[in-house]
Amino acid sequence: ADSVPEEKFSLKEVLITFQSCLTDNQEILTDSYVNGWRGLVRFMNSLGSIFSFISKDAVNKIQIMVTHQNGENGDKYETLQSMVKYELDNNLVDLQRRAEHPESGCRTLLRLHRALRWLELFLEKLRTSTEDSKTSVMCTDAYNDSLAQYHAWIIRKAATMAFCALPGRAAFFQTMNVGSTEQVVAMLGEAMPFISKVYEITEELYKQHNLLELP
Ligand code: 1PZ
Repeated sequence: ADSVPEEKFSLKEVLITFQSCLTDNQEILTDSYVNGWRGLVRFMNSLGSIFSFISKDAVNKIQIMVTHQNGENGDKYETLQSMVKYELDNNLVDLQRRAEHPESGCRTLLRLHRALRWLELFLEKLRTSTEDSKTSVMCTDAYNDSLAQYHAWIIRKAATMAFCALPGRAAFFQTMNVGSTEQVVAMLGEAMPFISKVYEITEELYKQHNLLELP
C-alpha cells in the first residue's frame, strides 16, 4: 500500500552531476562521473523499453566501475587520473586484445567516455534546434559522428532503429522535466560547458597514456 511513487526528476540535476565531477586541480571524480551516468540511464529508461538494450549495457558498465570502487583497492579509483595510473602501473589493462583483464576500469570507462561525446553532440543539436527539427535525425547524426565508428554493423542497425522511436522535440523536452523550451535551452547552455570539459580532460588523459583504442 505504501509503494513509493516513481520520483519525478529533472534532467537538469543529472547534467549538473557532471559539474561536480571536476576537482580544483582538474581531476575527475569517478563517483560523480558514475552517478551522472546513473541519472542518464534513468532518463533513458523513462523514454521507453525500446532503449533497454542500450541502458542494459550502460548499467553493466556502471556496475563494473562500482565493483572497482568498492574493491580492495577502491581508493585507487577515486579519480580517473588515479585509476589510470594504478591500473597501468600494475599491469591491469589489456592493451592489445581482451585477455586477463577484460573488465579493467580503463577500458570500461572508455566506452562511457565515447558515449559522452555522443551526448555532447546530441545535446548541442537539441539546444540549437528549431521547432521543426526531428529528434531522431539529431540523435542519428550525433551517433554517426561519434559512437557509431566503434560499433559493429548489427549494433549500429539496432541503435538507428531505436532512435526512430524517440519522441518528437516537444515531447522530448517535456520528458526532460526542466520547464518551457526557453528554460530547456538555457539549462543546456549552462550544463554543456561542464560536459565538454569533463570530456576534454578525459580525452587528454587517455591520449597521453595511449589508451584511446583499448580493446
Ligand atoms: C536518448 C536515446 C538514447 C540514445 C543512446 C545513444 C547511444 C547508442 C548506443 C547503442 C549501443 C548499445 C549496445 C551496446 C554496445 C556495446 O557493444 C558498446 C561497446 O562496449 P563493449 O562491447 O566494448 O563492452 N557499448 C557502448 O558503446 C556504451 C554505450 C553506452 C550508451 C549509453 C547511452 C546513454 C544515453 C543517455 C540518454 C540521455
